[in-house]
Amino acid sequence: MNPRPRPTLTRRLLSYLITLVVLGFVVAVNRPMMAAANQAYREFTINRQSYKEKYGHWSRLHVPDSFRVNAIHAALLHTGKVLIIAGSGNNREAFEAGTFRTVLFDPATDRFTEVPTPTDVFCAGHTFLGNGNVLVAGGTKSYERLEKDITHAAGVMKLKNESPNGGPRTFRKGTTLLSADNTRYRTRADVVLNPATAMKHGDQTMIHASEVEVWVDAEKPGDGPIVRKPAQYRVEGLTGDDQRNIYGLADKITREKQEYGGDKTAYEFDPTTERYVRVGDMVKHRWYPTLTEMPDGNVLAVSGLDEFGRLLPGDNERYLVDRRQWEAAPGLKRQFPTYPAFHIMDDGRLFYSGSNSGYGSDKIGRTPGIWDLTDNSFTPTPGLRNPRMTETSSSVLLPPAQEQKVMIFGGGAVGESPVSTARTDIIDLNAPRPAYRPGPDLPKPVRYLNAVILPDDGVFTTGGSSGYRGGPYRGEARSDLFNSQIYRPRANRFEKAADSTVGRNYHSEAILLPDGRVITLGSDPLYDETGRNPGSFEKRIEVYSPPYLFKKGDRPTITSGPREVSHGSVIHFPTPDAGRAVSARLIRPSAVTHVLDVDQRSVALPLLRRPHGVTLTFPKRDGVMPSGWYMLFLVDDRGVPSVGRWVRVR
Ligand SMILES: [Cu+2]
Repeated sequence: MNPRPRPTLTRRLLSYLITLVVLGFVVAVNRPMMAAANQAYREFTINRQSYKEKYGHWSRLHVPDSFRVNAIHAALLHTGKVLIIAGSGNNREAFEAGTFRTVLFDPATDRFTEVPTPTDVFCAGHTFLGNGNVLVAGGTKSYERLEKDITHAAGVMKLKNESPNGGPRTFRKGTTLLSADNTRYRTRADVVLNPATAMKHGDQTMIHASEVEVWVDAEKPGDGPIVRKPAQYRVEGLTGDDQRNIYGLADKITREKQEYGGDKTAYEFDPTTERYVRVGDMVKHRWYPTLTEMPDGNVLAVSGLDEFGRLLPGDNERYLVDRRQWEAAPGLKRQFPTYPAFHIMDDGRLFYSGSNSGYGSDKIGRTPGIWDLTDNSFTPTPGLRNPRMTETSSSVLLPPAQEQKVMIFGGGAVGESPVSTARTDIIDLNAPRPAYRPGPDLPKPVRYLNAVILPDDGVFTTGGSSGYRGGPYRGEARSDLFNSQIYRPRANRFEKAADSTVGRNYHSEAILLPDGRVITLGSDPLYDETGRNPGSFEKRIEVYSPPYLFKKGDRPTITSGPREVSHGSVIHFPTPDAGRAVSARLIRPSAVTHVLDVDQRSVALPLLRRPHGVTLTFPKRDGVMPSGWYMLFLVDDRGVPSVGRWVRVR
């Protein structure tokens, strides 16, 4: 028998090559099939009862086309509806067309309704008032202009009047100002310049010149009209004394980027009439301000960019709820970056966690600390790791509020930095010398993480991206994160939760609903999937059902009880589930934007079991439980909460 000749090396190599090519072809052809199989397996896994019981479950909300808005702000009203505010929604065409949107979503019926939006509340500040209205203040007066689009030099001109005579003067849009060398600049808007004020100091009269600011644009394009240093300008058409008394001053006139300009309009959104009610204008124009209720029920507005896109250097103001008016708070002068995150402490001081979002000096106002509003003192709190990565971080007053612990999550370096951190730190404000201590790391470095307090004291954290606005991170074009996790304060660790299916970075929100689910909205990625084209605003809405909603057996119920409670009261709430009730939590609804949620907090109510109900003790202090509407949750021995029952704290 002749042995079969061994194939030559060349033949063998050729045969391997053919096999490889065929295999490659088979894999390529079947790729969609394999992906589909993977997807089917994933679907099977996440829909299993045991999986849901452990990790919870996400579902997509059906949003009719006409209600798909750019969710920039969201708040849960005491009617149970979610207020979703877009304003112009970071869309220049909508801004220029004057198209401003607000919609209401009712999770009980899955229905949406439109709310007329009078002005551009895009990137305003907001917070709940004691009566349940949402105070919405500031917003957008002008959109940014990028350097590449600026053909004509421009700057902020201060018109000054040194004469107390002649009454207020109106200078129409297009008024011309001339430099010493007769270069011409035109005003961008109508302005009214008041007369100077004459003040008597003893027997001397002092004249204080009045002033008003307005944008001016060079009449001619190009670099010729650029002025880089402070200079004086004369107003065309003025004669005699006017020519001497009225003039312009500008620090610079350049072709630099012009930031978004803030608005000063303010509203109370009334959840019962579902309308914006105009209230007094703010003292300052503000874009990206933080509004925070103070223990006396009035509201403090802090930071923001003014109408010319300049960071307000510490000019804060307060809203007087009874008068529906704003007044300057010169005694509380303090500079923070935009959207600083504050948490009201039990003694009424404000804890600034260091979290912020958007704009500001990289040096001033970034150190966390305790702000005492009675004397404007600020005590820095040490210990925060990665202290330069607080921008776009989030912070939460951990449940229960009485423990006075604040946790900070993730964050990025200042501005459009690609750097972010997985760090969490926790500070105990009840300690004699409060300092941040290390918390457990998040699974991945993250900015724009949304954090939501659950009735079982878990803090659900979801969304965010590692890179700036979902953009490049460590070689990947897109960096949205889909992992979610629940932080357990008692165990001081994160538990894995089901993955979301929609990326949420800048301009996104997450909110606890009265039924115990969490709704997530918005996201404003800089780029599309390829990382090459501009991104489009994420309009899909997802709802997360935590594991407690998949436990076998009925949820506890609160059958009745008063709708109003006062501080320090002890009140009986009937429930057939008293025997298994282990805790009661009063959760203040979220009002969130730019990962900032000053309102969210969960207050523990000491509980006594009675034969047909529970007796709950409400805290005495405003700083623990500021006046307003809350959801009352009864939680049973399995960690399953009731549906939240709305209660107003007076
Ligand atoms: Cu914004």
